[in-house]
Amino acid sequence: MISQAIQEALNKQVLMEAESSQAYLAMASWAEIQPGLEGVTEFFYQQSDEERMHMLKLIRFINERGGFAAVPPLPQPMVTFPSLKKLFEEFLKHELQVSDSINDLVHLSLTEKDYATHNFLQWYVNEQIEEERTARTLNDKLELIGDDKSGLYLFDRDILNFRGGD
Ligand code: OFO
Repeated sequence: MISQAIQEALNKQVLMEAESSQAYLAMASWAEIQPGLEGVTEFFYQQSDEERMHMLKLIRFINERGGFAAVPPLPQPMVTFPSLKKLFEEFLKHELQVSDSINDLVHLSLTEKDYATHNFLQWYVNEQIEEERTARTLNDKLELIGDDKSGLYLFDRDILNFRGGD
């Protein structure tokens, strides 16, 4: 059975994963209407699905452990982007926020002596290592490419090879 504090914190994480899913869906949709960004589009559609899976995993865990996962309302995410570079900066910023939030949760699970939740959260800890690495790599590559059109072409063509995690 999870404590009230753990239930609240896990529900907050449900919201965060749902917001991530929406944010990446918006990025996919924006990329889809730009010329030549088929790879980036697919990358963010997949990323969005992945975040929904992270959310579902949390919901199932909360309910399984005798709590109640209350599906939250969602604010509209950023839907347009001044540049591809800006979009990827937002992606990294978002993942860093998720990592902070997971770290806080891990800390709480230890102070509450909730070792089942602590164990469950390790999957998210590992996932965030992957996601941060992917987001950083992609930002570094874009930085290197700058305005070079053939570089951007290759970036879009190869982006699906840089997806970490599952
Ligand atoms: Fe990429 O954030 Fe979920 O865990």
